[in-house]
Amino acid sequence: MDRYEPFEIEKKWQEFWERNKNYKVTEDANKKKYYLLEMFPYPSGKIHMGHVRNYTIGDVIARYKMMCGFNVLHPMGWDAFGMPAENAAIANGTHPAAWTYKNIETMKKQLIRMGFSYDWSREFATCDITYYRWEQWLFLKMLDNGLVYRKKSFVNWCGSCQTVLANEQVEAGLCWRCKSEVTQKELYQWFFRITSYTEELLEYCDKLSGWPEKVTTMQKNWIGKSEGAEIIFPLQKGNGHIKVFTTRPDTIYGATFMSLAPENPLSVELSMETPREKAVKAFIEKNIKQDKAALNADDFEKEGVFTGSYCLNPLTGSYIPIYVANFVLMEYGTGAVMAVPTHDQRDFEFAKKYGLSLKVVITPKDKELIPEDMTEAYEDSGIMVNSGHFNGMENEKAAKEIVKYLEEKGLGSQKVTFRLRDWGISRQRYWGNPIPIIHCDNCGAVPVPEDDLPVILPDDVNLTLIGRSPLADNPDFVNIQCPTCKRPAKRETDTMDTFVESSWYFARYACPLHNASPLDKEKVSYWLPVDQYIGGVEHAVLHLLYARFFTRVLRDLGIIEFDEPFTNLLTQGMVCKESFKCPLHGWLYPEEVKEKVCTYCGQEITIGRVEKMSKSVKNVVDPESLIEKYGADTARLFCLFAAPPERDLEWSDKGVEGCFRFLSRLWRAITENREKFIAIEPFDGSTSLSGDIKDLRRKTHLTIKRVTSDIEERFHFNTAISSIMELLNMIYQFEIPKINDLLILRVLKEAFQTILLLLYPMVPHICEELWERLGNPP
Ligand code: ANZ
Ligand code: ZN
Repeated sequence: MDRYEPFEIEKKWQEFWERNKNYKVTEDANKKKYYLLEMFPYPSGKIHMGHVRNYTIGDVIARYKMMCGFNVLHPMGWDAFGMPAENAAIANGTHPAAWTYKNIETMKKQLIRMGFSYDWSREFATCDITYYRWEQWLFLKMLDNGLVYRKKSFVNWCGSCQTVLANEQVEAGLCWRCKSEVTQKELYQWFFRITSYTEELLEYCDKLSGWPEKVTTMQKNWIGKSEGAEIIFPLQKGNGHIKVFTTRPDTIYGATFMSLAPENPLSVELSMETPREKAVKAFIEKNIKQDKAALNADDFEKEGVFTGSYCLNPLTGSYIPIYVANFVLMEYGTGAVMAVPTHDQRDFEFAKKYGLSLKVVITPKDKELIPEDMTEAYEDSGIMVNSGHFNGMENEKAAKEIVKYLEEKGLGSQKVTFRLRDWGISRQRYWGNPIPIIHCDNCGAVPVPEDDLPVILPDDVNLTLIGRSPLADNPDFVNIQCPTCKRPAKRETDTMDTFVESSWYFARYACPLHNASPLDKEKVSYWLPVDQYIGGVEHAVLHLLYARFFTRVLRDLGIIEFDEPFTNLLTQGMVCKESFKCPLHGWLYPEEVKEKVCTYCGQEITIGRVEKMSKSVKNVVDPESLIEKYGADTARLFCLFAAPPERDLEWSDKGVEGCFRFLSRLWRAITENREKFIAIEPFDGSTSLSGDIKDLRRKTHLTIKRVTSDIEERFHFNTAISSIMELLNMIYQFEIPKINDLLILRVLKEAFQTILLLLYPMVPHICEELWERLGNPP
């Protein structure tokens, strides 16, 4: 009898697919296209279980659609620029390019070993000159169209990585990569004007019916539309005024002081020539360096300082003190807040700390609020009090009335504010796409002429410099003639945020070799938008938002003709596992534990909670060892069977074992009875059946229906697999070796072949092999 040997058959079929170029596709107007894309990986060295799961899910859908007759584009490539390459290069003395391309080679082999159906002829890495040169071209087009600008601004700065971090790359005040402290630094930065598309990006969130609602909600929150009013508070001295943005104009009668952002120029100005000048300057000096991400932390200490100046509350007619406060952001609204301690918790805490006055202007319907007795701000709805002729109104109505009144008096206006800021793309790092700009003392920032593109990232750089970009230290790169006045000038040495590359790679797969422009319009219009995109929910905000922004930029440049890049989105859950800890040796890898005991010291280990696989708690399973032990089909089946795709998957050795046993059973059932089946045709429904065999056929067809709808409607591969397992169990009830009735054998063959077809997208190697062994052509 011949045993299930996954390695041989997997190798055989992978070579077969490669030889036959099974997954290479071209545009075919007679076939319906389907573009399936998984988020491309960063080439960090080896694939991890998260990749295996993500790419297995994608592969099933791709193969399923191919079987349904679609012309399926299923590409793969590499998100190859970024800091780990530089850090690894510094640590190991290799070049980032060498490190990256070597990792790509390793990981590509691993992906091939998993049997994924990629059209490898479309593979590219974002660090390939043929890719990033077109990104530079796009940068220049965006510059021409007013979508790129340069300005000096405060940025989150990681001193250890020597780079700017986006707000979301700052986690609790620490760098997301190296965990060191983040400070604020003022630098010239290049920005993409994503805010030109704010309204459209927001509006279309509601049209993305193929996206999980939690993702569109996160996008909406990130864009952060706030409706309210801008109100003018005249200064006591001089003719100036302070403008505030508020979402609660109904509370204006309770505004008993004013808070300014430390970066607001008025903060210093208003304290000048008052006894407060020194204190204000010291406070600003201290707080300007503060990390903005910390503002959201629960234990953030609210602090402020009096400027010595006052402004007029335009409705109460009283002068109120002006403070500088560390929780007011310069980049939001107007950088100034009318503070209402009775109805805003932050202002309440601030007022208590500095002994500022409280005035209640909204009360709940059933009780009176006494300022002295309040222990927290009252932020709910209620009835207006202490608010002149607005008293007695519901506060929501008063909000509208007050804005109307202020508008009549020329003291305010309705205003919508967004949280979304322009996208700062400058990074002071080497391993990224050079920004194609030349700085000239005469002419300013001059774009590199189109004919001089690409600006090639030079190879010879010293990566171990502290405090400056390696590119800035390379005179051959930096020194250049100004394209306009021909005098000596200097190249821009910042590179682009690597999120730029992932903002349009999905379109480039339609024409990876196109060399006349970034995208071949015809090919792109055949393949795009992506029908199904699959990736981790950690990219729910930035990557997806930037890709949506770039799609609009490309559309408005006339390069593409659609609005949204990804029609359907699936965000798969994490791969989780319990962790092991030895009292002496700390966290242990699963291989370092035998029967709940540490293999080094023999002490009993404690079992930690089930959490995302990560090297930090060593609860990782290396896909390679899994494949070595059981083969790729078992690894694939486990990922699909253990949980529906959008849920977290808990690793289980028993589960993997079970998947292998199922495939072995299927293998035996077919190979042991092969002689009986090989020469006969599967049943085709031409005669009527009765008894057991009728039931079996019914089950076969019910299984087809069930699996189809599980895949088609919800991607619930786990329940699809269960029903296939049931069908196999039913077949097992027939004692095949004893059966000689041709009709029964034909129905059995139909059942077997159905199982192979249904399982094929999930475990393609074993299915191809058994299909062939039953006498079918591949
Ligand atoms: C007075 C007030 C009274 C407010 C009240 C709230 C409650 P969202 O919803 O996030 O848009 N604010 C305005 N600009 C700010 C800035 N630059 N930094 C920090 N806070 C700022 O929040 C809008 C509210 O946040 C505004 O409404 C303002 O405080 C504050 F009972 O004005 B409010
Ligand atoms: Zn010049």
